Amino acid sequence: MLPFQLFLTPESFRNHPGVRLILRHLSALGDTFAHPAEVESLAAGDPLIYEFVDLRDGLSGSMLSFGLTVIQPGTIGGEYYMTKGHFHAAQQDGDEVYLGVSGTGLLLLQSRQGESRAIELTPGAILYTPLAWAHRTVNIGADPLVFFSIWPSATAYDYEEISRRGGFPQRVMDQNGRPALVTNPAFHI
Ligand code: S6P
Ligand code: ZN
Repeated sequence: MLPFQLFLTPESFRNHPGVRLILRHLSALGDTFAHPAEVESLAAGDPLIYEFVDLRDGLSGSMLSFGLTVIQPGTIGGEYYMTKGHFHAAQQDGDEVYLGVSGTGLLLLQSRQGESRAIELTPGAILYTPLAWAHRTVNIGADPLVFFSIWPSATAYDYEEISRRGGFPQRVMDQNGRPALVTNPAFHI
């Protein structure tokens, strides 16, 4: 592989050779939101919740993979738009770094033991996620939330464990126009 340059914009990432564009509409998010997704998707025309511009496939031979995520602003049943969230399933070398580019978000984290954390993701913020912590990003602002992520290419993804646990320990709900962390009664380890 050869050296290359990218910029922290969706256009720069989308135009890179070998990129994979993952569009997640509400109908594809299954049990992510507490509110039944299929009902809302019919009512609201199945909106695009987020886009993930993934450079994994364009970086063959690289030990690092990276991408840019754009989460639209909005709520479903009072819950802010967010990513599915996943554990990294690698035995080792599965840590990840996020860099906030624009917009305002929260990174929700849960450990294998069910501990919960929430860290603000704002422009210029660098967030470090150790291997054992599942992560989900929530857009709590009025504009799209854009962030860069970089992780070891050997990492495998585990989305099923999030579903099995009933999501994350906390949900981010709109309360009188402001985001509030609310206990998720469906969560279990
Ligand atoms: C990859 C990293 C992010 C997410 C992306 C979409 O390890 O955590 O780039 O893939 O934000 O989220 P998700 O949960 O749908 O993969
Ligand atoms: Zn990840």
